[in-house]
Amino acid sequence: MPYSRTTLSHYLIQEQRRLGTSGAFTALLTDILTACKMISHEVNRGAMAGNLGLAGSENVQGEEQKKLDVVANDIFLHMNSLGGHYAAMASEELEEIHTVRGNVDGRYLLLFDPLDGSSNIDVNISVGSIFSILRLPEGVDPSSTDAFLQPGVRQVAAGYAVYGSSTMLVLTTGNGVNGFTLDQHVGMFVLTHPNMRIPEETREFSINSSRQRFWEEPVRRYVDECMAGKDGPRGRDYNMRWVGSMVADVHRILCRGGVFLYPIDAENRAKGGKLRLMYEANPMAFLVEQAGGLATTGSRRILEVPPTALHQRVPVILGSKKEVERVVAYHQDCKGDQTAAQ
Ligand code: P6P
Repeated sequence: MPYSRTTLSHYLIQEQRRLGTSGAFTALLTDILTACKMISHEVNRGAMAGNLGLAGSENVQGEEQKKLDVVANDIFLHMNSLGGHYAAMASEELEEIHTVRGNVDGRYLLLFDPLDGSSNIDVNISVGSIFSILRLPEGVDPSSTDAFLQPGVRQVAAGYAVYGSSTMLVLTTGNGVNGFTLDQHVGMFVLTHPNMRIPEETREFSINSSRQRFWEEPVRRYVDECMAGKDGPRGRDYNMRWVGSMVADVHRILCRGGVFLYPIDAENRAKGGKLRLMYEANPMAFLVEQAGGLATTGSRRILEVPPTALHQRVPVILGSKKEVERVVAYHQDCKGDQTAAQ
């Protein structure tokens, strides 16, 4: 049987022709996939490369950095600087913008979480890299945070690499979602999951249940009803999954449906939530919507949240359309009750 698979490079050239874009867009995505291949290699070497454990430093979030956090961040910065297509970058691991020197035609901005879920590395659970691409607004200084503070609807591309039982790259350029699996022998990403779609219905929810005591009423009601199973108001049993790596949880939802919740709660309300808007929530929301799902804060579409700070946090509820709509309805009911009670 002749080899008939499409590689990610072929797909990007086809997209370039479809979009009528210059080679720059294709080249900048190629730089990202090269970085992800290199990170996959470092993650897979794990203990053999002395890559496990703590780096002995903290990131801007005040979180202890793992050695692989630093390695992955360095790889993303280096591999995406060489091509000259980005004017600047923003990373979960860096407080400030990283301006790319000497880029004559850097017309794009790259935002990324170089190794999401890194608390799982030492116990060999899937982790991933998340990226989002914006255009540099005309006449705006790329070294200014303002250049990056664009709502998620302005993303030109977004995706993630998941370093799991296989390494996959899942990508949208606004024309649906496609998944590519790394052929380790050849070093190429091959199209294995064309046109990924999230089923509108699901019986699987994903939330850190240890935070139950902090939950607000709409989330508590939704989860309680799922837990009540077929004898409860939903009339059917639900399953719960929580990996603790957003990339792994979202990948499962893109593959078989589900609803992921990291809501605002009594403990994280002062910080605005847990997950970061610019390089976690927005790229995942773009992917989820492009695959037929919904992504909301509970009260508004994530992609329309106006950013005010580079490392801003937001509540995240995303996944199967019908379930997310139900959670949103519960938030609206709750708001209605509060208004009526005033
Ligand atoms: P918790 C990983 O640190 C992360 O940012 C996401 O990948 C993940 O969904 C979440 O935090 C896990 O948070 O509170 O369960 O440790």
